[in-house]
Amino acid sequence: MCKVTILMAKQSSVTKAYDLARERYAALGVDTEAALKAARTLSISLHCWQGDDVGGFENAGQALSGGIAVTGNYPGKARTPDELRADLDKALSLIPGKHRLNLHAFYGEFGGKKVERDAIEMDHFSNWVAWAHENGMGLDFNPTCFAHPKAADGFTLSHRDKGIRNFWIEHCRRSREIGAAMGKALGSPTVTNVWVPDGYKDTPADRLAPRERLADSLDAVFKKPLKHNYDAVEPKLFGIGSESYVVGSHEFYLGYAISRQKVFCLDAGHFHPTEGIADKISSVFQYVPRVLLHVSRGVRWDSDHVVTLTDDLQQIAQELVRGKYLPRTHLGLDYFDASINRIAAWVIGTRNFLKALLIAMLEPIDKLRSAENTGDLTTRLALQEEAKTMPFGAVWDALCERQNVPVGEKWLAEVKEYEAKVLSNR
Ligand code: RNT
Ligand code: ZN
Repeated sequence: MCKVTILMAKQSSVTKAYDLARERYAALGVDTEAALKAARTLSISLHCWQGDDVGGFENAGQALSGGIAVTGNYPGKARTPDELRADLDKALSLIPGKHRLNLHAFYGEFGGKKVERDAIEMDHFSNWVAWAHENGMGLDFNPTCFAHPKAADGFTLSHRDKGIRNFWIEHCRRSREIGAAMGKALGSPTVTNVWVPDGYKDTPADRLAPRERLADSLDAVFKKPLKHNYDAVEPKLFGIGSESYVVGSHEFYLGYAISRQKVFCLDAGHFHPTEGIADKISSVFQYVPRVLLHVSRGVRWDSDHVVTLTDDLQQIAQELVRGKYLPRTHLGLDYFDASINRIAAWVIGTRNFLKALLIAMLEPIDKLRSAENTGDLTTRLALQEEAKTMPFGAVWDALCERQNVPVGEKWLAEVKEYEAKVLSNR
């Protein structure tokens, strides 16, 4: 065998396919190595709540509320913080790159004691911080303003009762202090995202007063300047039981985030069913400093399905890459599916989001822009369509191989093995 053949024989099929893909992309003026380098730095905040159907660890037996719902009863869900961390370790080992964990306040470890939401402290999260530190990960955080008797009538920060408002203000205030302490401990700022379910099932008589109260409550929550923490606010169109009116609507929070220069959260499931968030990104970035994304997939409603490689997802990724917004964007996921293996749900959604971002990095953007700028819209359309069948899969496989995570569907065997060995004993 000549030397070249020997070398070829040693190459994996992933490398061979990648080399061919690299040539195809180079002909379009796209540098696959530069895309791979950029993709390695992507960090996605995995939402802890996919692991246990948004249950939390208060052990108070409080059902999920707030207009969000999890369906399915796949066996093996995490019942304790240790189980949830073990499941996350498994998921993270199957995803290329270094990522973050997004925690909700009711995932604190309260040692079997009843700790009210307005009494949570950093200590309740020290195991999470230690785990994140060991893994070299950052943490993000959320006050939990649902699944609680004081949220039972559907109102929290905008409640007409001052005592209830103050309870939730204190909970949110403590949450961002905890976020700041986590950010400091881990050397990476925490995004603390405030979402409240407040709203009415049926037509309100007064749309204004709750919004005035919400703005006042938020100002009280955010009063103290904090380092190591970014405050984010998340709007929504409707929830189950708040179909007619949501206090924290899109316009409400967009105005709030602009006027207070807060991080604006765009959740892909929080708009009309045919309305995507991709087109909103370059608009809101004109006026807000940073954006938090809750990448989700609504099917007919804000159903929080596992993120798949849809056109919607690719458009979001394209906007982030084209606009060079990644340094100002916090990438997060938000879905909960209890009808399939929950670890697989994390792996599928996170890998898809990364894949979409890598595909966006492989776009022949210079050629597309120049066609657009010279008025050659025929070329723009032709290239956009040809780009859809370029061999990005080979580049994605190379990313996985180089990062030592399973290529293609090989990760599934590991999840199945974990299911047989660990999940089936729960
Ligand atoms: C609800 C919001 C919110 C929640 C999480 C659990 O519609 O999307 O982000 O999903 O806080
Ligand atoms: Zn969300």
